[in-house]
Amino acid sequence: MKQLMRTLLAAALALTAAAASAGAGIGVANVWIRATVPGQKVAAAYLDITSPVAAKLVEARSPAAGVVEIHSMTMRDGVMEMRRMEALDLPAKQTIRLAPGGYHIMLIDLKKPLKAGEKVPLTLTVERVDGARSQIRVTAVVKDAADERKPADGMKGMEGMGDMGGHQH
Ligand SMILES: [Cu+2]
Repeated sequence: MKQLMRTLLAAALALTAAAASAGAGIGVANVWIRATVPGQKVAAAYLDITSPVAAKLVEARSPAAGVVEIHSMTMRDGVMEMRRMEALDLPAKQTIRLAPGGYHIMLIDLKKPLKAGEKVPLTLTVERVDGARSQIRVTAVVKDAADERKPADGMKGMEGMGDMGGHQH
């Protein structure tokens, strides 16, 4: 019996290690959130994510918001429209950019306003094609409209879409 327990424990540890290494292989960069204006209860978070193997982003969470959803944004009949996505596909070795005017992580029911310079934790859940899930903890930096237009963060060309922060649900 003791031997069986030891074997099970070893197997459990091996599984934990596998999950951890899967998470470590996923790269997340440029994580930021647009600062809110007074009264705004939602905010969009943006980031670049790269998975070494085919996977999908299935969930995001943050202590700063009551509800967190993955959204797409598309132009339909001349109107920008947001939609909740069950999952965001992450093809192997391809960087998927969540940026203004496109995919974003929607923080809904904010606990408090988000001011430029603040840091907000985000936990992302990624599921590989084989069903293995891993969680990645990242920290988003809150930026105001002036900061996000700085060419240094690679957002050049997005200026025309800079005023979408107030989108409502
Ligand atoms: Cu949204």
